[in-house]
Amino acid sequence: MLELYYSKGSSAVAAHVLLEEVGATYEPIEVSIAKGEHRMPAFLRRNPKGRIPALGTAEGVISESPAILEYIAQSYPDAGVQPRGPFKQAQARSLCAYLCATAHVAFAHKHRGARWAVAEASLRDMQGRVAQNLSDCAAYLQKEAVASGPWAMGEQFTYCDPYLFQFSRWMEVAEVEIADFPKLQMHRDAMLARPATRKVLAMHGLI
Ligand SMILES: N[C@@H](CCC(=O)N[C@@H](CS)C(=O)NCC(=O)O)C(=O)O
Repeated sequence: MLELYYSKGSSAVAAHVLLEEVGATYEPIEVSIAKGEHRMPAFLRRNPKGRIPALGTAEGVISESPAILEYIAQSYPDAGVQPRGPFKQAQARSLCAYLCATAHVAFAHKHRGARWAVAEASLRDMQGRVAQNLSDCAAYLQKEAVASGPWAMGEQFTYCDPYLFQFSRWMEVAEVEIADFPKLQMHRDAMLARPATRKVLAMHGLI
């Protein structure tokens, strides 16, 4: 059985929603970041990076949201959340790589600046850039990712959509007004209307 290592309210929401969407049988295992459990030996043995989410499978543990999401999509082909054809599949990987390596890192400058700098002034400076950087990401995503909609890959709901939904949560925390990005807002609202999203948000104490 799959095991999802998650912390409430973290970016694990994306993988969690996808597991629910595809009807996976999985065990959710809470690893509280607030309590520092992600740095404890028990979890580091599963994911030496000490990051959430991680997915335990029969073959070993997968880390990094894009890899986890694609693995889930491929493992449940009947759910139809894997984009069809090499071009769409490359586009999906491109979007998830952007969310992971650009947008999430831009957001991480809010609470995790100490990873990049130590001086108080440097940390404040980085935090001061977060909302603008996420707005820039939102402008790009609105123009490129949800241009035709309703989903990130167009007509088909795919494994990218829970991750794009997670981006809207980073916007909210960074106090970036989603109403300024109507297509992203429509995407977020469409995700919020899905039972899988609502179930996971309730499990994370977010609604
Ligand atoms: N690139 C990783 C990032 C994972 C990550 O940084 N997750 C955060 C939670 S949203 C975390 O584990 N933070 C704990 C820490 O930085 O110590 C992914 O996409 O899965």
